[in-house]
Formats: sequence, C-alpha cells, structure tokens
Amino acid sequence: MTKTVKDPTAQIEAAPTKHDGESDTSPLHGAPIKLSRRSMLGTTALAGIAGASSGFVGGLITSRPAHAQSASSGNKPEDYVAPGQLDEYYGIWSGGQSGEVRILGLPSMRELIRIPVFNPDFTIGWGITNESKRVLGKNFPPGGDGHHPHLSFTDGHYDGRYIFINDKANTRVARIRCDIMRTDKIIPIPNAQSIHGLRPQRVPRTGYVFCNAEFRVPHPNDGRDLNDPKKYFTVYTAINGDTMEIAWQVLVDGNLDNTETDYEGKYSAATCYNSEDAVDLAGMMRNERDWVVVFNIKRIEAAVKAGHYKTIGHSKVPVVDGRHGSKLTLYVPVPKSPHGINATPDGKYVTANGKLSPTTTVMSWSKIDDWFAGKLKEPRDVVVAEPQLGLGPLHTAYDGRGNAYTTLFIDSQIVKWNIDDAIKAYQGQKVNYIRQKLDVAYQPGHNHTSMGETRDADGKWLISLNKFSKDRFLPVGPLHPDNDQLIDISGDTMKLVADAPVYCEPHDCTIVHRRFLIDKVKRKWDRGDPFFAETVGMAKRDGITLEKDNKVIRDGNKVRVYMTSSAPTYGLEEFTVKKGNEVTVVITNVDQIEDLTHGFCMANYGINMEISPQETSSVTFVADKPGVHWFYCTFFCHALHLEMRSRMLVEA
Ligand code: RUQ
Ligand code: CUA
Repeated sequence: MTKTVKDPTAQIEAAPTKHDGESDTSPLHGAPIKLSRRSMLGTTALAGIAGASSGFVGGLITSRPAHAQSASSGNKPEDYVAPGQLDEYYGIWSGGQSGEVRILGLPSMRELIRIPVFNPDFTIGWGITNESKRVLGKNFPPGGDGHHPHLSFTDGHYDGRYIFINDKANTRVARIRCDIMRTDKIIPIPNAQSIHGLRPQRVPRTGYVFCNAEFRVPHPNDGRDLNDPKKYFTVYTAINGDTMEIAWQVLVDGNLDNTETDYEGKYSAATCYNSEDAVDLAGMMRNERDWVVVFNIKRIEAAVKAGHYKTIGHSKVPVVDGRHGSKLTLYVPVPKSPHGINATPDGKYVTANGKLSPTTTVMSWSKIDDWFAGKLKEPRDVVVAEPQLGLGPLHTAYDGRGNAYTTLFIDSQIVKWNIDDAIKAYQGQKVNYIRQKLDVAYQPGHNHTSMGETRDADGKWLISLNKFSKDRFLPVGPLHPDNDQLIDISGDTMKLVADAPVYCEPHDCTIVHRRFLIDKVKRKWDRGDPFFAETVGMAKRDGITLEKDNKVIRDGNKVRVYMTSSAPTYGLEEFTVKKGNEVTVVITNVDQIEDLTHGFCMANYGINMEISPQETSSVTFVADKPGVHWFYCTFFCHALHLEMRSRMLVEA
C-alpha cells in the first residue's frame, strides 16, 4: 500500500468492514434510512427519507475500512512526479462555492493556479480592477457556485480555446480563455433560476454551450404566480460559445439537473429528478421513474428560424416549446431521480445514473435517431441496458476500452462495469458485467477519467471527487476538506494511488492531456491582448504611450495616473490628487522577463492588483482619505522589492 504509515493512531481510522448484502444506515439528504443494498429503494424507504426529521447520524457516513484497496507498493508510487518534472495532465477543477476554477497537475495532484471567476480575489485584483469589472458586470454578486468546468471542443477533441463553467448560485455562465487562463465573459441566463448542468457541444465544435436551469419558477419571475407551482417552468439554454450570446431556450416539463451532448452534433440530453413538478422533498421523490429529455438540435434551430417561439418578459431570447408532445424533444422514462448523464467516448451511448435507483440507464444515440425518425414506438425503446450497480449511482466516466466507472454515493464505491456485457445482460444473456468495486473515502459525487469525455479517452487515470474525507486527514476543525482520490485504471483492476485534500467543494473536474494545452498557454502577455484593450483605448485618447509614459492627466474631478512598473520601481515616485477626486491608476509592466510580476497595493484603500510582464492593469477609486498613502508592490519581484513603493498625496 502506498501512502500508509505505521502509526499508533492508525486504529482510529479503521472502521468495521461491511459486506455486500448487509443492510446499512446511510446518509442521503442527511437523513438516516434503512436500505437493502441491492434492491431499488422501495416506497417505504422513500417515505422514511421524506418523513425523517431527526438529525444527522454522525459516524454512520461510512463503515468502510480506511485502506481497503490501494496501489501496489513500490519505491515510486504512480503519482510520483519528481521535483522539476512536469505533470502529464492538466486537471481543470471546479472550485465549487468559492466560485473559482483551479488548475491542478496530474498525477501529482499539485495545485498549479487558481482562476477567479465569480469570486472577488485580492491576489490578482479580480473584482477590483477595471478589466475584471468589465467581465463581472456592474453590481456583481459577491461570489458564485461553480459546478461543471468543461473545455471547448472541435470534432470531439479538446481544442484548447475555452473553459466554460456554470454558476448555480446566481444563474450565470462564465468563459475562461485557456491562453491566459483568465475569465473573459460572464453572462446571466434569463427566464431561468440556478444554472446547474453545463456541457459544450462536441461536434462539429463548440458551438453551443448547453446549460440547465434546475429550479422551476414563474415566467416571468416578477412576483406573479408566487404560490402556484403549476405555473412554474424551467428552460434549457443554448449559448453561442463564440459570442457568449444566448441562441435559444427550450421550455421543458419537470426540472433539469445535468446535461450532456452527443458525438455527432445532433442531440443533447438532460436528466430530470422532479418530473412531479413538486416543491417539497417527498413530492420530488414520488415517481418511481423520472426521465431524460433529449433535445433535437436541428429541429429546434428550424423552429426558431421559422419563428415558432415566444419570448418571456423583457428578454428577447427565443423560447421554443419542448414540453411533452413536442417534436423537438424526447422524454425517456428512467428510474429514479436520475442525476449524472455521460456520453461514451465511442459516440454510441449515453448513460443516466439512477441516484435513488441502483441502476444506470444506457441509451443508444442511434436508437434516439430511430425514435425521432418515427421507427420506434416507445421512448423506452432507446434504452439498451440498465445494469444494477449499487447504491446511489451519481456519475459515470469511461476508459475508452469499453468500461464504465460509476460513483456510488451511498456505497462509497466506484464500480467498474463493462458496457457491452451490460447490453448483453439486458438482452437476457447470463453475463456478469461488473468488473470491480473499489472503496473510496468517502461518498463520491463526480468522477472523471483522463480525456474521458473526448474521442481521446486514454484510460489511464480516474479521479473520484469525494464529498466526505472524514478521517483521512489531520483534523482541521468542523469543516473538513473534500477528498479527491486518484485511481490508476490503466490495468485490469483499479488501484487507489493518492488522497488529495481540497477546499470544498469541487463537484466536477476534467483531466486534459498536456499536449492539448501546453502550447496554447501564453507565458507572457501580448501587448495587443483584448483583455485590457479598453484601457489601452483610454490611454490613446489621453495621448499616452503606455509602455513609456509616466503622466498624470487631470480631467475635472477625474484624475488618470499612468505609470510603468519595472523592477524595482514604479515610473512615478509620487502623484498628488485632491480629496474627492475619482482616481484611475493605470500600470503597465514593461518588464520582459517571464514570471516577473508586480503588484499595486494602495495602503488603506482596500486595493490590490497584479500586473504580469507586458500586462496593463487599471483600478478606479475615490480618493476620500486625505494624507500620505504609500502604494507598494505586492509580488516579490527583486531584491529591492520592499523598496518598490511610491506615494499618493491626497490634499484635504
Ligand atoms: S452535480 S455530485 Cu452539481 Cu455535477 Cu453531481
Ligand atoms: Cu515589483 Cu515587487
């Protein structure tokens, strides 16, 4: 076993072993329930969940041995990346409630950088600089809840242009430019509440970015129909990934959880866990089957073109009707409150994970073709397998060798199963499609395989994003880190390689081989970069050459201060303004040396920003405090970094 040490406290990690077939008390929605491990949750059990009002049962989160299975030992564990060596993969990690995106290296699991997206960030001045405020918009909320970071595609391969991510908290979608690893667009989604699932179109390219509004609300949500849930709706949204404008929306029945796209550019699909249109927990769990709704992209485009749509409230976005009976959609009943939906990298199938059912439903894209062509009678005819996997299946990932890996939230396991064998079993043949079950620690949500959501799935690594870490790390207070576990799937059996604590709660990640990104990422800014083009335009109007001028422009109550930074000095040793002036400081880092970043922090003004080599950054504030204010460099850039400071003199 790797990563284990002989330690007298080791026993406290080990909890009693549990065997298949035993009944268990498990956490679901924080309520204790009795479950038979291999059968679908019966009505009684579900009533139990709904009715349970007692508190959380501590200590029953899991009863797995802490190191039940792990990697074979050796001097060099599989995740060993020597000092100075580069990782083979980029991991694009959602930062969850932090609202950021994190870039990790794999297999080392080292965090490389954080990209502020929906969150203010003092390090780089996100939410402080004018350049970031142009992206965040006016009156931006204090953060966001990012779940699903996905890269743009061309023909089913990563093309290294963008990362897209949802904001569930404030109903937005953001785009990150991969070349500078910086957020360049954030847009609100109209007619919707709480964007959850998100997927870029794979083929022919991105193209559309599809996203799900999870909550049903009145249309428009302006105070009407407050307590009339029959008049609540939700919509599926297609964003143009190039312009970040909304192309169209589809009104659907039920709600929308996760979404996925095919490998042909014909369809996208989404899970619904609230076919009941309920507004309470018991109601949302009532039906034994909810559904997957499939969107026929060509037909939707044609309907929009033909003008067969409406608009809602002040929004001009075309909204087509995709509710039951529409020719634009297909509703496939699947058990029960399905959650994750994942397309196989061979382009043939898409699976919806049952969550409250121990099954995953495998649907065939070509049968979906047949259904839309009128060749199949029942929506369920597109289902080609429904393997029983274990309790609480949430998400499935693929190795490109015909195997699927599904997280079992309640069982705290990853189950590896074979897709072809599951199809044979569904046809009545006696085959065992389960290949292996691996204990993870604990309660996995998303998982992801290396390159697994592309045609280039390479079956080397699997990440299990575990919501609970419990006893795996040194205690750090009541809030525990999540535990993202790295699993080697290159062989016949899964091997647990590493535990990696992460700040809550990543939800989802993608693993990208470095060859798809490494040459696309800039190591220095281009002076012509559009990210600060507007600031360059302002300087031009002031007759300023940013790369050499150090000047103060007075424009009534407005003062614009232009200066360069070059280690270890700013271009100005001081500037003077009057109390109440609106001051804009524009700094251009003229250093050419890679990694020679400067900062600008105005003491007692709550301002900091980063200026990397060849970048221009600007910030605007009101000089409301008379006196001497030193501004100083915040990035250790030079032996005389501490001396890199100048004064703002504010006259009373
Ligand atoms: S979700 S744990 Cu927000 Cu992607 Cu499934
Ligand atoms: Cu410039 Cu420190």
